[in-house]
Amino acid sequence: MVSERGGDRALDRALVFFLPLLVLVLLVLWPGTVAMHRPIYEACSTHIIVPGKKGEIGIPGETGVPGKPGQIGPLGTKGCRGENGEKGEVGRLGKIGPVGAKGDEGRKGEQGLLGVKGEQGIPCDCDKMRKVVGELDITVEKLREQVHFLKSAVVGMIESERRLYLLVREEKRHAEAQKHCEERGGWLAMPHDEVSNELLASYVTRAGLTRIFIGLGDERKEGKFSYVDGSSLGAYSRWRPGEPNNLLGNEHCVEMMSSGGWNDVDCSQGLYFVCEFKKLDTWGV
Ligand SMILES: [Ca+2]
Ligand SMILES: [Ca+2]
Repeated sequence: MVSERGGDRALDRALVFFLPLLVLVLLVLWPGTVAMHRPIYEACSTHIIVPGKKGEIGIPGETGVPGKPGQIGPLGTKGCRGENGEKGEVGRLGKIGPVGAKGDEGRKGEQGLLGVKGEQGIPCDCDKMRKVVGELDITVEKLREQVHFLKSAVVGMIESERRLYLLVREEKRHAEAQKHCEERGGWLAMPHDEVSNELLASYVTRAGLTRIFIGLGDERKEGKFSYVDGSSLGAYSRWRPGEPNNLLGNEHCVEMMSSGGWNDVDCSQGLYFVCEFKKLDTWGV
């Protein structure tokens, strides 16, 4: 019995000693435990963050890598004229120039000595040669007829001994008619004599026309008629009775009637016309 009472007393003394100590420990640890389990948003919303003091200047950093190349600058101003270069070497030989004009004919030389008499010739087989020449003459004559047919029937041209004539069935003013003929290497028809005038008149009549322009006029000087090639009207003319009358002071070009008679008319009216062409030597067929 005595020992049980002693144990109880020891337990009481231990509780008296350790219990306050335990309470003290819990009080110390309680705020920290609460803070550890508090949500982060709660801490941010309820705590004021006060910045600390400015730190000291840091140490300088290392040198950076080289930067990118800059953009191309604006065009600079023109530089001063350079000094003259040194004289070059002699150039290559130039091209040969055009052939110069033909020189004057020299004086006739003295007559040479008489030559040695030649040997006797071989007798010619003339009959055979004459036959060949005769056949060629026939061929040429056939060609002549064919060309004549082409000119008259196909192209519609007529011809005199030295001229070709072509009727143009297009109404044109006198100047335009002349230009039309010129562009084809000819002129408006210029009858200088009765033969050519009658040829043209018959040409107009056969074509069923009554009048055409011819290459004659007094545009340069009133009353002074000249042909379109610049030559003056000569002794021959075929003016109709009462013509040229320069009606209303405005008739400076000439038409030919189908009868062959001439009349001065207004140059600005449109008429059919006849071009004439000079025969070339090779056209003499
Ligand atoms: Ca006139
Ligand atoms: Ca007239």
